[in-house]
Amino acid sequence: MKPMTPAQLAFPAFEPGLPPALPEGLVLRRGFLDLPEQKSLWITLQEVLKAAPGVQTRTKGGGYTSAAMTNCGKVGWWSDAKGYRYTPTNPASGGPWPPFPNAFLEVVQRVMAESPWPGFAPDACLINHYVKGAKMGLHQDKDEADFSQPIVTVSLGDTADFLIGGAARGDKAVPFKVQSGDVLLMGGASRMRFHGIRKIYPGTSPVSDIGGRYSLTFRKAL
Ligand SMILES: O=C(O)CCC(=O)C(=O)O
Repeated sequence: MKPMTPAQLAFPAFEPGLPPALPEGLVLRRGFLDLPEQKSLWITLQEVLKAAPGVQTRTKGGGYTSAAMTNCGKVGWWSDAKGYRYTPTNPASGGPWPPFPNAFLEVVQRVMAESPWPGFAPDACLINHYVKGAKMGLHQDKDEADFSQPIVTVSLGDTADFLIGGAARGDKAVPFKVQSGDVLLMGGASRMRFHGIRKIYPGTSPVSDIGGRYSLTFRKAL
């Protein structure tokens, strides 16, 4: 993968409250899912959560993740004292991860058809659940086999501040809001940017019975 140039890493002036001009490779499809589509996806997501409830997993440092995590697809991302990896079974239950619901694949296919990565074929979906006070520290997604493939994230529920940084952990990171129904594509020159979730805004979900925020992060892991 080509290193990012200083111009790609720089952000234009950022005005609080307004989304920054996003760097190359980062695509935000604001409001990609309308309210009925969000409600319908939430019903599907609850089926997945019934089959594989979210858990706060152990981190390498000995703590627990702030967000509760689960997966669906061929493999799922997992973290414990041994480190970070994709697993074919759910370590919490010993059984396989639930398969991708068709409704998940349909959203991914629809958004990717109009993207620079029309052939994107995910085999994993890490589902993060954030309640009040939960966050995710700056990190890179680097356990996947092929970094030419993007990470595609659907947001459902409460609004959150997404942080996007540069190629090094210490690079300046800027926040922008992700809302229920938004889809964020992180690929190309932005695929390896550090990123995270600074905070969520409890009570802002347009779907009243979603508690907190869910992110459905689709990956080509294998
Ligand atoms: O919740 C989000 O939107 C970000 C999730 C994320 O960065 C990850 O799962 O690696």
